Amino acid sequence: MDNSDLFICIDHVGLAVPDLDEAIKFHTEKLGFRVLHQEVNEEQGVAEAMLGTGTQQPESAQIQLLAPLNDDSTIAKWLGRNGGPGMQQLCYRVADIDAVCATLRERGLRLLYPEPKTGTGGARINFVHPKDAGGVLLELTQPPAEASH
Ligand code: CMX
Repeated sequence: MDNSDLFICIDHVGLAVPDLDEAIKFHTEKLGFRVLHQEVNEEQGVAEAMLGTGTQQPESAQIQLLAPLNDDSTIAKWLGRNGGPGMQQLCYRVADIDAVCATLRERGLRLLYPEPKTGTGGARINFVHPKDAGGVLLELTQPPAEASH
């Protein structure tokens, strides 16, 4: 796979927050975002909201608010280690997650899951370990066919 074909764009930036409702209130009332989508992902241990601007373009990156569902959640652990809310992940959109994961593995990067799992809105997701990506947790997302741009 050619370098230029790996990622389509930044899909979203994920912020870990202790309280989803409080974070939505801040982002909508103070920063002027609107809530585009909300869901609970039990497997990932999160309650989440996707935020965007009113003039959302297909390639505009969204803000993802991630709140822990319980103390075992990855987000709960991250909040504890970080001492509070902050940027937890950067997510790139891809067209073919299986091909991109294979390429990154060939290049020596660790993918967290052997096979993609289910993420926001039914997307197929995987993550590059932050230790292999300059200290940033990289999510890869392949949106469902009907949602891709
Ligand atoms: N960004 C950057 N560095 C991170 C990190 C993050 N989000 N999470 C952990 N790290 C660092 C730790 O600080 C630690 O560094 P040091 O060794 O220097 O102290 C290192 O990575 C490894 O930490 P660890 O204790 O071995 O691993 P964790 O238990 O913290 O888990 C990770 C790390 C990436 C495996 C875990 O966060 C994970 O599985 N993430 C993917 C799933 C996820 O994030 N789900 C929630 C979002 C769901 C969604 O987006 O839909």
